Amino acid sequence: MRTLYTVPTANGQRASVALEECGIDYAVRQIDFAKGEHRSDEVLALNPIGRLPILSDPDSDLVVYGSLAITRWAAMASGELLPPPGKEADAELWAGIIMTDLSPAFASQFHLSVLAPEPHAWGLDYYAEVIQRVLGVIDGHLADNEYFLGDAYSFVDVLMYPSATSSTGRLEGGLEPYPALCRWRDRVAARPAVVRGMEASGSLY
Ligand SMILES: N[C@@H](CCC(=O)N[C@@H](CS)C(=O)NCC(=O)O)C(=O)O
Repeated sequence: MRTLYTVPTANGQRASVALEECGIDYAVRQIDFAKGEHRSDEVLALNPIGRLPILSDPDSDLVVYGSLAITRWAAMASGELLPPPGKEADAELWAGIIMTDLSPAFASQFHLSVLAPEPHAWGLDYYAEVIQRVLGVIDGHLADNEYFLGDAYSFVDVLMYPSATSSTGRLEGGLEPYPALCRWRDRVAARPAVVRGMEASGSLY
């Protein structure tokens, strides 16, 4: 049986939403950072860097670490959420912006504002500006497109949804300054698989 080792953060949520959207069976194993479970032998045997989420299936020797990898694996394994013909490069572009520009900026903002012993003013300003710049560009794109790839809902929307809901909870004004993103969020939030996937990983907020 596949098991998703997950956490109640955007990365965990992406993974469980992707599995739900793709109709892939899995059991949920919540990992508690406060108890140091991410450093347990069980987790380190699957991912030596001790980070989550991880999808594992001992029966087929499957181990996939990371929200982008799990989302893409789910899409390829099921044939769901794939970009329509001709939209492959757009999918890579937006997936890259979400996962290598926006998501790390949110993570850095979280570390500097919540976990750092003292708030780091310069760092917080820097990441706030990056986040606003990227969200502004995404908002402009979604003003002309129902989903990231036009009419087609895809794995790119799954990657973005937890960033647009969980992570923007830490922004002043939340997602409200971005009206097209708000409309897109409401469309995605109405999907039953998204509701199930968000519940499966849980939320810190
Ligand atoms: N690139 C990874 C990042 C994973 C990540 O940062 N996971 C965090 C939780 S959201 C984690 O496990 N942190 C524990 C640690 O770094 O010790 C992804 O997209 O999933």
